[in-house]
Amino acid sequence: MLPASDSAPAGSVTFQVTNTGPEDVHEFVVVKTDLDPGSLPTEETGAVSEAGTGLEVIGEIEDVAVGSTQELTVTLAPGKYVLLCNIYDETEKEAHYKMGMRTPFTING
Ligand SMILES: [Cu+2]
Repeated sequence: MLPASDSAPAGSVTFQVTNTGPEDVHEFVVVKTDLDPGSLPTEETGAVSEAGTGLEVIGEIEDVAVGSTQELTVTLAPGKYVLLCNIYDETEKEAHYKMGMRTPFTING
């Protein structure tokens, strides 16, 4: 999951999220945090603890189906963010966050 840009000016920001597949449903979560993108607090499953210490979930799109595009518009203050997928696949026992579906994002003041 790589955004077209890794930063944006403060204010209203619209993310257009496309699941290019090939097969898994994904989600898109905007987290405000000063933590390293790979060091967010997690549950036993490896999924990010969205109520965890040191992060704040600003907005999310749940369940983006393969081939579909959804938009999320949020108002973002200057600071450091992480964009991530927080799906835990019960069948495959895989937390998408742990698989690397995360990327830093910066809002400039
Ligand atoms: Cu995912």
